[in-house]
Formats: sequence, C-alpha cells, structure tokens
Amino acid sequence: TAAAAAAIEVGGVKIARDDVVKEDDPTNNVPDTIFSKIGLQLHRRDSHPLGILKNTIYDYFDKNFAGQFDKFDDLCPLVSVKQNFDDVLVPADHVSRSYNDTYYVDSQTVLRCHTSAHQAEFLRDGHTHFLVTGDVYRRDSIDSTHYPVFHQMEGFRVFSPDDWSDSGMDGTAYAAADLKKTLEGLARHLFGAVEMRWVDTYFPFTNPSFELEIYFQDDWLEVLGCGVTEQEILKKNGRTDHVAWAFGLGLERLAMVLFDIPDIRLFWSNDKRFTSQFSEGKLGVKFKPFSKFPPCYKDMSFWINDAFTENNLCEVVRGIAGDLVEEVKLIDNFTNKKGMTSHCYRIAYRSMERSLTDEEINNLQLNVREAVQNKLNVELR
Ligand code: FA5
Ligand code: MG
Repeated sequence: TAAAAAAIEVGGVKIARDDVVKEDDPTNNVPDTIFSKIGLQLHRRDSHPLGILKNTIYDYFDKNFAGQFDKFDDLCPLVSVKQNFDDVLVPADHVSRSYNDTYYVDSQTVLRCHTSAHQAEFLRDGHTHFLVTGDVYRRDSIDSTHYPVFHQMEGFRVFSPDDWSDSGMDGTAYAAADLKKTLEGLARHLFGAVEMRWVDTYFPFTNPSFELEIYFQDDWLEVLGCGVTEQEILKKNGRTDHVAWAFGLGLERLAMVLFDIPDIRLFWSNDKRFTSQFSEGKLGVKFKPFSKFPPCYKDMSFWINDAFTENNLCEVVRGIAGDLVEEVKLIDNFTNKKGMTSHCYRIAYRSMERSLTDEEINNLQLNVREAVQNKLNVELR
C-alpha cells in the first residue's frame, strides 16, 4: 500500500518498508502487520494509557531520586543481534534467538525483543541511572495478554562501593534490597493497595533474578522482570567494582490492571470510544467497554510436520484476521499409529469495536484455512 511504501523516521533513523520486510530473503521473517506498527510509539502519546503510565512512572523516579534518572523513549527498535543478545549475555543456543521467537530483519539485525538491548551502550556512555522506554517485538502465542508488539520500560541503576560499604551487606545483597524497595514503592505509587508477590526466576543478564506478579482478573499476572546485573556486563562496559540493578516493565500489563483494560489489542484501537476515555495525567480512570460483542469460535484440525510451531500458526492467522483474532488455543493433540500428529486449534474471533457477521467470520476462517495449508504445508483434516 502507499502508506507502507513511505519511509518513517524513528529516533533519527529513516526506515522504509523494504528495509524491514523482505519476503524473498530467508533470513527475514518480518510481516507487514509488524512493519505497520513501527514508529507508532504509543508510549509517546500523553493521552494514551501507555503514555499516561510512562509519565506517572517518570514522576515516581523524579520525586524519589531527585531527577537523577536519565530518560530515553525515542530509540530506533532496529538493533543488532549483538545489542539484543550478546551484550546481555544471552547464550548462543538460547531459544529467544531463534527465528521462531524473534523478528529478524537479516541475520545480524533484529527488531529488539526487549529494552535490555540498550543497557550496554548507556553504561559505556557513562550513565549510572537511566530509564529506556520503547516498543518491543516478539513472535508469540495469541491471547488477551500477549501481542507481538508491546512496550517495555527498562530501569538501570549503578552503585559504587561507597554506596554499600556502611550497610553491613555485600554489594549484591544491597542492590537486591534496593531494587525490591524501589519497585514495591513504584507499585504503591501506581496502584495504592494491590496484592503482589515476588517470584524467583532466571535471566542471563541478572543474578539473582525476580519477577513481580500482581493479582488481576482472578489470576496472578507477571508485570516485570528484574535482578542484580551480572558482573561481566558491568566489567565489559567500564564499571569494574560496581554493582547495579535492572528491571524491565511490561507497560501494557501494568496499564491493563490500572485502567481495567480487558484485552491487549485495545491499546492499538483508534476508535474514539476507546481513545476519548483517557486524558493526560489521569491515571487509573477505569475503562468502560462500549458494549460486549460476542466471540465466535472456529475449530481447525490438521496433521503437523516437523517444522510446525504455534508461533508460525499465530503469525499466519494474524496475517489474515489481524486484530479480529482474540485467541488461538490448542484444544486437542494426538499421535496415530503411523506416528502422524494431529493438532486441533480453536480460534476465537471477536472485534473490540463492533459485531462481526457470520459471513465475515466464515470468510476469515476459509482464508485462514487456506493460508495455513499453503504457508505451513500442513495437511488439513
Ligand atoms: C524481559 O524482557 C527482560 N529483559 C526483563 C528484565 C530487564 C529482567 C532487566 C531483568 C533485568 P520478560 O521476557 O519476562 O523479561 O518480559 C518482561 C515483561 O514484559 C513481562 O513481565 C511482561 O510484563 C511483559 N511481556 C512479555 N511478553 C509480552 C507479550 N507478548 N505481550 C505483552 N507483554 C509482554
Ligand atoms: Mg517473563
């Protein structure tokens, strides 16, 4: 389309559609649905829930750290494999590097899958306190809390030996305690009283590592990952003998809880009935659904092949149905005597903005079936 052909500019970098989407290049797996999101920068719209949230988090850090945190929110999402993975010690064989999980522009360039891709460069530039907000990209499953483009805010704080020498703790324990205190304070600043819990986890770039979960819609929802930065990252970037903490917040996840937004697709809506409900500086206004449109479920069964992955299926479905697809869920799975494996997926179609007609849904499903067969080479049953 004409819109897709025009170059956009992000963080001073001009990006044309053909620089990012290369159908004939096997080292490229970026579809037009993803390209169309680059440059929208929802987090830079002051009246959008993500912008309101970003600004409220800025307020918290400004107040509690006397403006020491440097803020960045306009960095180009095209980064090198080195920035996205090597600089943060992601092992060569880690799944997140695969074409199944990450959008590759070419073998050396990706759409960043996390804002941690910028840690090393800011450290090298001498920053000790910084917040980096940006759109991040991941091939993933489809449901109400996962979307292939979402937004993160990275926080990073460096300590020197003077900071912890009088505390009676070692640097790592000191940083871990400061990290938890800082993020619990942020959670209270955003939510007031809310049920939350810390869960131990693993990240290649931090040790120890934690996730914070918040109770939402009758379940625990993971809203951030964090930890004490691996020494190797500090050493390699000019901070020998220092310690640091880092966190990565999922902005949509926090905003869903704060504004009662039931589905992650809504953040991308241009419908006035969505956008007009939010205004600059107003945190926690509860979203009122325009009306509840019914979902429509369609099942599809096929024999898979060795190359089949659920992420590939979701990409094909989204390529046809766009934001009309709400969920793709495996509901049956068996292997026959010949060793052939069958999967049955249930696709939920629902618009956030209007009722879908039977004809429209039947057409979508027909096109989805055809695309799944042709692009994934599976045998429909
Ligand atoms: C990371 O991305 C780490 N870089 C976070 C980090 C930074 C850890 C610094 C330690 C130090 P993770 O993959 O868990 O971690 O993602 C972080 C958050 O992003 C999650 O907690 C969740 O809130 C959000 N998130 C992850 N995947 C999605 C998705 N598909 N859609 C929406 N939000 C998502
Ligand atoms: Mg996680």
